[in-house]
Amino acid sequence: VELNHLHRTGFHFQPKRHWINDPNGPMYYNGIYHFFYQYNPKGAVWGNIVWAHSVSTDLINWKPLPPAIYPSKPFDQYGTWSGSATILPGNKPIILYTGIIDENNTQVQNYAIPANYSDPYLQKWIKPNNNPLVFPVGVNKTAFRDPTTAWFGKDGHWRILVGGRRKHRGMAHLYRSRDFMKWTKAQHPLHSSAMTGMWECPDFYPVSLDSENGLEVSVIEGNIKHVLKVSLDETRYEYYTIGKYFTKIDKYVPDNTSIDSWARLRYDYGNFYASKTFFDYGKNRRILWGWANESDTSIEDVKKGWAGIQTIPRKVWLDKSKKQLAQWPVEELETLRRRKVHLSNQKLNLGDHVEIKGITAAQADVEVTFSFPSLDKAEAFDPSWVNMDAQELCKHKGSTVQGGVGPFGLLTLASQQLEEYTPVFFRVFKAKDNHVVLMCSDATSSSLKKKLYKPSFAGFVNVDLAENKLSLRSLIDNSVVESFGAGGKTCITSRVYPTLAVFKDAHLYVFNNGTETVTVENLDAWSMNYPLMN
Ligand code: DQQ
Repeated sequence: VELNHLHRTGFHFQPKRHWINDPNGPMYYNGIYHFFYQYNPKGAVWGNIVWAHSVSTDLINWKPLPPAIYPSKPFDQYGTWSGSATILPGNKPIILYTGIIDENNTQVQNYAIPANYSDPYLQKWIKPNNNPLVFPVGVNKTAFRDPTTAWFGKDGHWRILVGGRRKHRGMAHLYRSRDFMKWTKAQHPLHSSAMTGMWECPDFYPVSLDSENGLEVSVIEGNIKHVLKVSLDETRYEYYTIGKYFTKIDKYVPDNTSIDSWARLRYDYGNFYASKTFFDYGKNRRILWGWANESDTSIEDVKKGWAGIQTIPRKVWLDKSKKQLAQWPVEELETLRRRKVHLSNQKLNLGDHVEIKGITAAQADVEVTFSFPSLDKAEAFDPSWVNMDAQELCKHKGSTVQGGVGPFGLLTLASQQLEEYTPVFFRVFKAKDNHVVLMCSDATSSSLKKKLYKPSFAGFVNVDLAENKLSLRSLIDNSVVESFGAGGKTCITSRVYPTLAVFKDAHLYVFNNGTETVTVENLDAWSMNYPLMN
């Protein structure tokens, strides 16, 4: 298989070949970042899943190691599915993962430990014979998976969550243990929600109310809030809520500003699934990994010999509003920046698009701030849109539909004559007593190729427009555009497959299609280098 494929990413996490999905057990241990992921060693479609393993000292350059966990025992012979790492007292990492034990897809929770703690790469993992640790008793046995990192309670018990479902109610089952080996199911799940279906890959962690620093999961009291994220099997969307963890009763309650629905808060309003965070105690930050699946057909995946990437690891923290999270690519990514171009004070009138020349537009990092003199020309926000999904709105109000304040933004992965382009843009609406900002990353015109999934991904941006400014950062990497609106309040990842806008033939533009003139206050764009990638 020809691997130097035109859609292969340059600086996103990928193995050399084959299928990848969920990030598993990310951790920082003795100066090294470990990253595991669901991997098919035999092909570019899902199947034969093992825990592939790579290590890094900077989250950007990766060295591949042999798979750490693979089916080999009665308690996992039909599958080694997702899970998490916990670092136990005495600096001892342990992995919890889901094992599939029969042809009926029965799920159990297992553990694995390093064969040799002094091997800096922790290459070999042992699955002791007292596995499984948790059988699916009193739960739906085919909807019982993806254990979280464990946290430690005041009562001397460890706790974990396991994703589940009862009928159509999604839930995070809670288990407690004194010794990490014998686990007892709590009577009530930590949290559940009707009509959401199976909760895959739950993630539960504290966030600080007074700093962007991350917190270790066992910090369960203090000036903090908690985040619960779940991945919905049926819609393939993830969502999170911000809330309070009542430790005495072991219940999590979302704040009343934080509604339990995938139509609300999401880490990413695009192609992003099965995500997982970990606490990086080297730099006191919490880091988020997420999987971005392909949007082409599996026939194409087999042809190209690979499928799936991981998004760039993001620092995640509680936004100043305290009502949502904010995210930003880890600072280490900036070590890949090479040639830089700068633009300032560029006016964009209705219909203008101005090329940003001098960088490799197929593989770039772009940071831009736009300003507008006023919001007077903002289009009216139709009250009936309140319950409309942002994606639906973006589909109707695309980058070529003239507006008032916006649409303006970037045309990424664009061909010279604009036969192909992936616009990432804002559009401001005037509602009854506020402004509504829509951010879109629209794949509709991304490729001349047929049979691709080309969604108009979009999210609202809860941002203060007092200064009449909006900022955007986009990481453009051949077949992926990862965008961060308003300093990371709204993030959208799109997978796109241009046929003309590839390598040197890819272009980058700033554009405005609103009647209000927009100014590019500042734009910095860099060509991005290739890291060592597996
Ligand atoms: N992927 C894993 C499961 C998980 C799902 C299997 C989420 O453990 O629920 O590869 O993408």
